[in-house]
Amino acid sequence: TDGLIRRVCLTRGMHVPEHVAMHHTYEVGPNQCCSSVVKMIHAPPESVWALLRRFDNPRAYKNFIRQCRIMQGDGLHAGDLREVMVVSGLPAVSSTERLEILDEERHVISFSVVGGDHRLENYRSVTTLHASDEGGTVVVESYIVDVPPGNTEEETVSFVDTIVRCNLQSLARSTNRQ
Ligand code: A9S
Repeated sequence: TDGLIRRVCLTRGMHVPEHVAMHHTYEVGPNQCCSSVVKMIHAPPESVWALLRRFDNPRAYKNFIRQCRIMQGDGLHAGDLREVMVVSGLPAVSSTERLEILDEERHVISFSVVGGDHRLENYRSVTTLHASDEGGTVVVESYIVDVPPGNTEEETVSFVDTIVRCNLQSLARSTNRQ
């Protein structure tokens, strides 16, 4: 499949609403990879959303971010930009990120990385919330990113999955502390 675009649905086999499956479906080009992390949170979707929706304040739950400032807009509209500064110890200094989707009804947030000093070129993620059948909230976060030169797809997915897993664990803790 080298050189071809694959269509990948990252919720295949999961029991999720149609719009959730749609948001986690990607057109993956050569030298790109995608993956997803699912986290169950024992709180209502509205409580999780109160933290997740804050494009202007990712530090509310993202521990790898040291500082964030809005560069354009108010953080509530597609096209708004933020610059985040990263904690030391990661192969990154800063990241410029564009809000792509903020759907307050369906609980969908998406951003893309448009600049900065790091190795995750063309990173884009989508995070959705939906009520679980057993109570609580299911968080699905998926992403697509270019495989950096000198790295394999496996290395890239393992690096990014680790960050996303940490962020969602922290989102769960922060939600239950609110
Ligand atoms: O912030 C997120 O939602 C997810 C990720 C994977 C962020 C990655 C990151 O901000 C660092 C944490 C700085 C790691 C970017 C864009 C590049 C990194 O190397």
